[in-house]
Amino acid sequence: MSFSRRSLLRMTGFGSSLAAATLAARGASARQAGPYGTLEHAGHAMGPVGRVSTESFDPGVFLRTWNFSDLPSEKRQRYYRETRRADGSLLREYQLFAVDREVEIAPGIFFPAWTFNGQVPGPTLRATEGDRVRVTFVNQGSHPHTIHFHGWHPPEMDGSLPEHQVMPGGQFVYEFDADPFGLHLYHCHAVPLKRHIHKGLYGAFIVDPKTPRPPADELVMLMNGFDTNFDADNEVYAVNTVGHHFMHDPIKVEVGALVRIYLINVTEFDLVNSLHLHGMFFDVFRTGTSLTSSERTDTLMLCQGERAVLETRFRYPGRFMFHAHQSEFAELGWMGAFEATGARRDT
Ligand SMILES: [Cu+2]
Repeated sequence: MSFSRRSLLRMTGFGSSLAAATLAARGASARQAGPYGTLEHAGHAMGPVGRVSTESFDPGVFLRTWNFSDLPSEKRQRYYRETRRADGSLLREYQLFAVDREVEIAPGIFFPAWTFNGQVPGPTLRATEGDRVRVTFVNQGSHPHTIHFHGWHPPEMDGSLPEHQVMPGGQFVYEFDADPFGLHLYHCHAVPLKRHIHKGLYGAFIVDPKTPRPPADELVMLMNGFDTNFDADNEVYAVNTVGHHFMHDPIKVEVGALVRIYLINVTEFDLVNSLHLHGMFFDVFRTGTSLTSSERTDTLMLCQGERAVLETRFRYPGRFMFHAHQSEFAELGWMGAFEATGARRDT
């Protein structure tokens, strides 16, 4: 099934006469007296009709999951193990596999993805600075793939050169120390690179400082896009893959509590992506490599591969939108909401 950007825009109801007619039928139209008489204009629907199944992947669960923490302990041990080392740091061992899989990115729209462990984005890996990370990668996909980690490591662990490609059926063990602390990224680095990344082979790699950041409600958000008709242009944009998911299912937060967002841009085909949060400001820690904020803003732009840690506290209860400040991305799915509860705090 192929969709153009225009047909997706129509589906999502922006400028849609169908959506307008539906709302008018529900009595949502408004009469306005203007210089040319009385005009009738219905409110527009926001987002597509219907919901994406969260059975195999739930963007809301992904948001607060790292090191397979969403799995029951027995199942988790298949993919993640940690062992204390003599110096007090941890050896963290991961099992990652590449597999071809269709993922639903908007109601009824399935994208033929290449995935790490069957999901897009891949599982979030999280270590503390100085830990040893060992990733056993098995390629069960139909194309050569690699895992290229951002961070300090020797060249043979880089997963980027032609000789680093892991052929279908093959495997490779990546091993390096988690360094430096910050918000990093991992992705396939086989060629053609933009195809391999865009197909879904990417994930977050968080390295915590030895003295941890203050406790917070932590959220992992990867800004991504999907080219459903292979014209090197995205038809669906999202945070964590499913367009408009957090409009239907707002992220629950507490008024006054510290909220920390690990924000990564892995959007292919567009030069930049951005996050804009309504009604408030956040502190920015670019790449998360410093504990001193460089900026307080309500809109942050990131190039592909760039990341930032954002911190804020909600002052008011209620619903706050967040979305790309490129309006087109927002309308094509990259739009969501927070739902804050608790008593209002004016500072
Ligand atoms: Cu690949």
